[in-house]
Amino acid sequence: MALLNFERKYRVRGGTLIGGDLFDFWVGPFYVGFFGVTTIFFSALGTALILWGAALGPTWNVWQINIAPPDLSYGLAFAPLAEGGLWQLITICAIGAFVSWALRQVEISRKLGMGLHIPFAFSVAIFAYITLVVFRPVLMGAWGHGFPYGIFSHLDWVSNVGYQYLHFHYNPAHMLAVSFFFTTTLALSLHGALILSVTNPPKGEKVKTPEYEDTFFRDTIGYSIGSLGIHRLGLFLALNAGFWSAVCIIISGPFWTRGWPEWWNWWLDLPIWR
Ligand code: UQ2
Repeated sequence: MALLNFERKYRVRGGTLIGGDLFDFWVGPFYVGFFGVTTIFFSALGTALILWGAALGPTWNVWQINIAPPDLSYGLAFAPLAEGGLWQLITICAIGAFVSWALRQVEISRKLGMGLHIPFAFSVAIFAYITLVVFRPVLMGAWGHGFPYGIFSHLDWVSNVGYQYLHFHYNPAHMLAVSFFFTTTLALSLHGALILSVTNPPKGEKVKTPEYEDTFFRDTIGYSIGSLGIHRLGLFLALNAGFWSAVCIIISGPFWTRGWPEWWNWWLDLPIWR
């Protein structure tokens, strides 16, 4: 991997959160750092444990491999490895790897004198995952409320948990999350299409400036959010998609146990109808 000549200038010492200079070096194009080491450690161990879980059977069909959390009867205790204990260790490794990765992003951002927007954004995704496999199971009193690690099995879990609340699409936080996911795709498709179009002029013509980007949207809808603004909007939409996803599942069980359609009875119960 070639080192771009300007990269040398940005490969600066310092900015580490822990260990000082100890792991402050690069391997090829990759910054290592203390958290690079812990990321590798948790990822390798977690992957090995997944393979162990798969080897316990009954299938090597990648769609059907399933590593389930412990039975509800284990509550919040440790379970034997083959009875959900592997799921518990894999969850610890996953969280260890995700958090290590976020902290490595912090170190690299600090080296470069950048804001911490990237690790912050990634943290929202980690927060949504930890909500599913730790916060909600703890509030419900059993690790068995976590979702199983498997391609089809996690889909079955989502379907089953949805039906437990009769019709999950009536969950107001789920409505917000879905709307934010869709709006994120709308914004990114508008932005990606706009950037590809301005950078792909007819042969012999110059790449177009941001003025053209603004003018396109002013001509079509009378408004341009601007070339910085679209990125602020994109971050806002994406973070809200992850955040409301976490909210919609944490309130299902710990704070609302009936069907979600029934939640809307608050409207019929308003005193103004009496
Ligand atoms: C824009 C702009 C960009 C863009 C895009 C727009 C020059 C390169 C995509 C248009 C986006 C608007 C009007 C906001 C749409 C609102 C939602 C909620 C999807 O104006 O500035 O910069 O990429």
